[in-house]
Amino acid sequence: MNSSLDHKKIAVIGLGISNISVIRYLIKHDLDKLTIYDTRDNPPNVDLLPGGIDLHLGPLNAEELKTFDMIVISPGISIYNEIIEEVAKSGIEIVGDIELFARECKAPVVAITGSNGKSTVTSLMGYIADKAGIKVAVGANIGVPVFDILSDDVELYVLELSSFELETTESLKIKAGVILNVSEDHLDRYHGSIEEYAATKKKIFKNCEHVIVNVDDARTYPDNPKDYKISSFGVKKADYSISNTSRGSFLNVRGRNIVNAKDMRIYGEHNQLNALACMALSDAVGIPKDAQERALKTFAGLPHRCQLVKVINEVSYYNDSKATNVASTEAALRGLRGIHKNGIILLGGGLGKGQDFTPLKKYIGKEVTDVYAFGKDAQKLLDLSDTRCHSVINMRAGLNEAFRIAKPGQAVLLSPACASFDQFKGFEDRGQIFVNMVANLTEPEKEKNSETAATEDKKSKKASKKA
Ligand code: UMA
Ligand code: ADP
Repeated sequence: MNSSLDHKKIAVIGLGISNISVIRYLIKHDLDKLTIYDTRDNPPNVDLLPGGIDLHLGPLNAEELKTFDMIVISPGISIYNEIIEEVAKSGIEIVGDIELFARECKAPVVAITGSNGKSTVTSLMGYIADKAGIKVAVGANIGVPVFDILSDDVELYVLELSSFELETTESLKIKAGVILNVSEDHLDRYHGSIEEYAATKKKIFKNCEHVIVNVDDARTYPDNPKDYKISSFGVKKADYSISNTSRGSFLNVRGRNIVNAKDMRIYGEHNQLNALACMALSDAVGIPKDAQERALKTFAGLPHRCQLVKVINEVSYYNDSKATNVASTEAALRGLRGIHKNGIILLGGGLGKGQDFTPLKKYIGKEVTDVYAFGKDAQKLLDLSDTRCHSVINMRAGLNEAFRIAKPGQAVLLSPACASFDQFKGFEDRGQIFVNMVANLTEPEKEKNSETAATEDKKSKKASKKA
C-alpha cells in the first residue's frame, strides 16, 4: 500500500461502481478512517458496504468535508460543483479512482480518450495485446473500475478515460496515449465550452511518453508537441492513414498497405480510423505487427455501435444506440451512406446535452430520407426540417413508422445523437429494446397472440400485418 494514504482521513463521495471498487481496495488495506457520502437519498450499492462504515446521504456540506485529508470523488460528480470547488480552495486533495490507481499501478499503461470511438479502440487494443500473448487488463470508463483490474500479474493496462475521470487525474504515467477526436459532448458540465472540454481531455498528455494525434482534428494535439514522441493517424497524410486502391481501402502504415478494410469485421471510415489509432498505439508499446494484423481481421466490434440487427424485406435495421452525440451519428451516416444508396431512415432523440444539432442538417434530404424524433429534446431534430423530420411519441412508434415506409435497399438506423436517460435505463437498454422490437417485426402471428398485442398502437398492428 502506498504510504501516502496511511493515517489519512478519507471521504469517499459517490456509491457508484467505481467508488465501490475503491472502497473495497481501501478497506482491504486496513484503512479505517473512511467516511462515505452520496448526494442521493437512495444511492445504489449500499448493501455492498461493510457493516459499521460511516455513511452520509443527501446534500454535501463543505465545512464537514474540509475536515478530511483527502476526498475521493466519483466521476459522476463534477469538480466544478460549488461545494467541491469550495473544499478544493481550502487545499484539500481531491482525487478520483484513476489517480489513486496511478499511484499503485506498476505495469505500463495505454490510455485512450476522445468524444467517440473510445470503447471500440480500448476493446480492440485489449484484443490486439491479448492476441500477442500479453497479460492485458482493460478497464476504466469502459465499465470495469480500475481497482477491479489492479494486479501484480498484469503486463499492460489499457484504459478508456473519460473527461470526467481526467478532471481528477494528475500522475498517471502513460506509455502511449491518444485523444481520438473532440466534438461537442458533455458541454453541460464544461460551462458550454468545447475548449474547456478539450482542455480537460488534454490532461491525458501530462505524463505521456508517446502521443498519437489525429491529423484531421487539431484539438487532439498536445499544446507542446515537441515535448513528446508523436505518431499521427488520419484519413490522409499521416503516419497511419487510409489508402484507397482498386482493390479496396487499406490500412496503411508509413506508405505500406497492411490490412484491406474488406477483411475486417468492423465497418465504416470511422472504424478504419479507430483501427489505425490502435496500430499506432500498438507500435508505440512494441506489440508485434503479425499479432496486430491477426487481431484487426477478427475483431467483431461491440454491440450497439452500428450493429446490423436484421434485414427484413431488403431493408437493413442497424442498432447504433451508443451514438449519444451528434458526431457519432454523423460517423454512422457517413459509414452507411456508401452501402445504402436508396437512403437511410433515422431514428433519434433523447437528452440533447446542450449540443448543436445543425451539423445533421446537411444529410437530411440527401443520405437521410426521413427522421423520426422522440424523447425530451426531439424538437432539436424536428427543427432540422419541416417536411422530413416527424415527431413520434417514442422509439417504438418511430420504428413502426420506419417499417411502414421503408423501401428495399434502405437502412433504418437507430442512432439517436442523444443520451437515453429520459426514456431508458441507458444506451444498452435502449439498444436491446430496439433489437427485440426489430426481431418482432417479422413475427406478426406471435405478436398478435402475445399479452402485449392489445396494448400495441394501431400503427404497430399495421406494420406487423405488412410483414
Ligand atoms: N451521483 C450522484 N451523487 C453521488 C454520486 C453519483 O447523484 O454522490 C450520480 C452521478 O451524477 C451519475 C450517477 O450517479 O449520474 C453515476 O455516477 P458515478 O460517478 O457513481 O458512476 P459509476 O457507477 O462509478 O460509473 C463510473 C462512470 N460513470 C460516470 O462517469 C457517470 C462509468 O462511465 C464507468 O464505466 C465506471 O465509473 C467504471 O469506471 C459511464 C459513463 O456514462 C459509462 N461515462 C460517461 C461517458 O462515457 O460519456 C463519461
Ligand atoms: P465511446 O466509448 O467514445 O462512446 P464507442 O466506441 O462506444 O465510443 O462508439 C460510440 C459511438 O460513436 C457509436 O455510435 C459509434 O458508431 C461511433 N463511433 C465509433 N468510432 C468513432 C469515431 N472514430 N468517430 C466518430 N464516431 C465514432
